[in-house]
Amino acid sequence: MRAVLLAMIIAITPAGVSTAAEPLRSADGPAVLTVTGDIAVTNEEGKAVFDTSMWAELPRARVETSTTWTDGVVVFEGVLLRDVIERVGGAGSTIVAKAINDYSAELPTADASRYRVLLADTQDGKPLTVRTKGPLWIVYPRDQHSELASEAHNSKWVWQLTEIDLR
Ligand SMILES: Nc1nc2c(c(=O)[nH]1)N[C@H]1C(S)=C(S)[C@@H](COP(=O)(O)O)O[C@H]1N2
Ligand SMILES: [Mo]
Repeated sequence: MRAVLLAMIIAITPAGVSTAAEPLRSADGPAVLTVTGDIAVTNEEGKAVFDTSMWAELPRARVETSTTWTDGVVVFEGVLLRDVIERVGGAGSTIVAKAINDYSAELPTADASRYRVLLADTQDGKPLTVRTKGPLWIVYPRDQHSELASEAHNSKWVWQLTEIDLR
């Protein structure tokens, strides 16, 4: 009976779609990223806080692109925005990305599924620091999609990012 039930559950679960997001342990070091808003997984009241080691456990990704602020093609590494959203069971149509200096910008959540939007933590192999637009910098795959190369998208490349709010 248990086996039959299990087989039924497996049969109705679409491949590659995570069913229930796993709980998140408490952060015990400085926060790299805090996620708030419409999220199913929290480790503080209303928040999912990723410390350095929790951040390092997320799937790693790489985006190679030119940017408005750098010379030539740059190799960025970090975590895809879509993987962060998935990890916290995030929903909503808008992402408010907030930076250290109180700058914030709105990104359509659809950007995260449409494009490999990266929360970069390294640039050409060097960790991003606050001085070099870190700890996180929102990077769009500009060279891979011609429509992203317009100035209109630049406001979404939030640097010194510390928090995203899903709405
Ligand atoms: N942290 C942070 N990110 C930011 C900004 C900011 O002021 N702070 N300005 C944004 C806007 S509105 C644009 S158009 C570009 C501006 O880049 P620039 O200052 O090199 O022109 O970066 C975006 N990312
Ligand atoms: Mo801007």
